[in-house]
Amino acid sequence: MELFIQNNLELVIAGLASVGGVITYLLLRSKKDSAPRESDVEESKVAAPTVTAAPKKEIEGVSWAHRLSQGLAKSRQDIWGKIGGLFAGEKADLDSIEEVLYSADIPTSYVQSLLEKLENEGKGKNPEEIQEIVFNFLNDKMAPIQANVNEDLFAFKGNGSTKVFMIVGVNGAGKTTTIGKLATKLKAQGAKVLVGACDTFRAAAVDQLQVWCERAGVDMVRAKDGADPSGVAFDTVAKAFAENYDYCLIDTAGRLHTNQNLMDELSKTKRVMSKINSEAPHQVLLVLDAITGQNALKQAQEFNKALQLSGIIFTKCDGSAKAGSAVAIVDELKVPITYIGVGEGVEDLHHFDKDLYLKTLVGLNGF
Ligand SMILES: Nc1nc2c(ncn2[C@@H]2O[C@H](COP(=O)(O)OP(=O)(O)OP(=O)(O)O)[C@@H](O)[C@H]2O)c(=O)[nH]1
Ligand SMILES: [Mg+2]
Repeated sequence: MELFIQNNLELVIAGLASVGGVITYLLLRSKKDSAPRESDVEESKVAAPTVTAAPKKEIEGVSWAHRLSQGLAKSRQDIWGKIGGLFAGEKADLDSIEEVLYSADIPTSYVQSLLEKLENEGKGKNPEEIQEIVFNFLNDKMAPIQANVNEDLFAFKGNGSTKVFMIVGVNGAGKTTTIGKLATKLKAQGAKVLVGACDTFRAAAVDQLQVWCERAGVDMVRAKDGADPSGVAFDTVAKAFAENYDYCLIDTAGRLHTNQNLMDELSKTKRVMSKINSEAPHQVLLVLDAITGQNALKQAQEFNKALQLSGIIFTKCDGSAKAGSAVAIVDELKVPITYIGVGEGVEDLHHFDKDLYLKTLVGLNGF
């Protein structure tokens, strides 16, 4: 055999190469055959929609003011930044102003009173002065309510008792992502954070939260799939108080504000937490997707009725020209915005700074 190989080396190599080729071909074919069909791809997308959308790589060195400016670019360029140009000059183009304001999902009463204010105060002013008038109009609506925001939400001071935040909202608003970002931020300040995965309807939802918690280095309570969400909330809050966590963040399943049974279930979840500590949850925060526009007000009203909200987290301002609808929501609901999200990364969530937000929205902050 050895002699045969030595004498026919070239023949043997050629033979091996062709066997290798056949194996490679067969492997490729079997891979092709087992590749998902189009319908399978759709299914897997539906089954685990956001696990891979968890923490994104940060863009180093971009300040919050710049992120906010980029996030609000659509709302500024398409709506709020235009008003100065449309009003100033020979003749105010009130029809166009009215049109752009409606496309920003601003309630009729607001549009009318802003137009009146512009007519009364705007004559002979340059575009920048007009933008100042718009800023003052929006600021007057928001300022009294924004003054009520609790500092515990943003800054960990240490030595305090456990603070429980319950996060609620309709499906896909950004609850889980926001909890992931919030946990990361609080942990970075040195806080001990516990997260409760109370969206027990979907295993993928719990997995998504776990990815965030692992990256943030915070603890998470997870129950069996299908477990009673109120029970998971109870266990999480009990653990948080027993083990002296600084923050306890409760994720809940998304639900339509019009589904009374699911809204009742949420009220129950809130109630059971107060059995551990009468002040828990200290904050009930509604996550609202900016893209929703005026319907967000309806959602907010229903969630407020069921849970007495303490704050709003306004997400996805980067994907919408309707970021200005926040003003009407705050004003009508008398509930402040606490955080704002302008993207999927941790650094894209920031506590809400009214002045910076409004100046950026109307184009007065120099960007
Ligand atoms: N562009 C953008 N995307 C965001 C923002 N916040 C969240 N998202 C994305 O929105 C999608 C839904 O976010 P989730 O956090 O899963 O929403 P959820 O409210 O937990 O959804 P359910 O649990 O299904 O009700 C994800 O792809 C997030 O990455 C944001 O501020 N900007
Ligand atoms: Mg979720």
